[in-house]
Amino acid sequence: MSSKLIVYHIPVCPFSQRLEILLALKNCRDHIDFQVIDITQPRPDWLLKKTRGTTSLPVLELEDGRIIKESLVILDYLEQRFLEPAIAQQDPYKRAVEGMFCAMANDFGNMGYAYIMNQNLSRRESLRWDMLKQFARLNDFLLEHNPDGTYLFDQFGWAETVFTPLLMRFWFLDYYENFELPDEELYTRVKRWREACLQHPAAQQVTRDQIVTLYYDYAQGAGNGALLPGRKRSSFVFTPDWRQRPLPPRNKYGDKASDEALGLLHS
Ligand SMILES: N[C@@H](CCC(=O)N[C@@H](CS)C(=O)NCC(=O)O)C(=O)O
Repeated sequence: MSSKLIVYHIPVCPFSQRLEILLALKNCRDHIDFQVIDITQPRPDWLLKKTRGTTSLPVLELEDGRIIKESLVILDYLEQRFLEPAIAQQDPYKRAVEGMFCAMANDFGNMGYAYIMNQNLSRRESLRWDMLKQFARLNDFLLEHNPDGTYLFDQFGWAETVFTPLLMRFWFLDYYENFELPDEELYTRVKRWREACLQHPAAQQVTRDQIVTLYYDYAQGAGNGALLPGRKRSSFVFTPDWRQRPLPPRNKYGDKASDEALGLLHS
């Protein structure tokens, strides 16, 4: 039994940031005890026992030990547990609209991760186009439902809570792939939305430099704390502190940076 809800998480994980944003919007971050799990190490047995063997985070543990998995399901639980202020739309049609928008988040996220993890130079251009298509889809949806506004509805809400962590992770595309949205009408609406999401005060749990530093190994094709050949430490470790590490080299298709060059050796 715990006196608080517990979230087991990886602080730079976008799915965990969704929860942090929702809690910030509801002003109730203090109700949750966030416990950091180092995913560069095998999951501890006590955690695997709670999750019945699954390794994906975040995981929410209720005060009586019951477990809830999947960030969108946890978001829903928190929305219902901490009712005020409501972040999800209350009108059934509007709730459906934000549901349709959020249903695009999976493909959007997977596309960005496929792009950053790609090691094949000949696929680079087609991945860039596929990513642009994803942004164009979001642009179209925003235009349909709120052409003149900034967010999907009047303010930063449920849809922004779901997408903003991904928009932030995609700073790694700017950095390692020189990816940017062209100055074309096809992207004007989604750009306005993205800028506002990135700057929102409830979504400042991670910085661009932190993401770029920690995700270097993703840019080299190794996700989830996996070790690259010739390396002893993953860029996903939290010590040495990311703030004391140099920014990794931007050319992901060039020479591979060593543990030492990445500042991973000193504690
Ligand atoms: N669909 C899951 C995805 C969570 C997820 O992919 N988490 C990653 C960290 S960003 C993770 O735990 N990876 C390690 C693993 O799956 O073992 C959710 O929304 O909660």
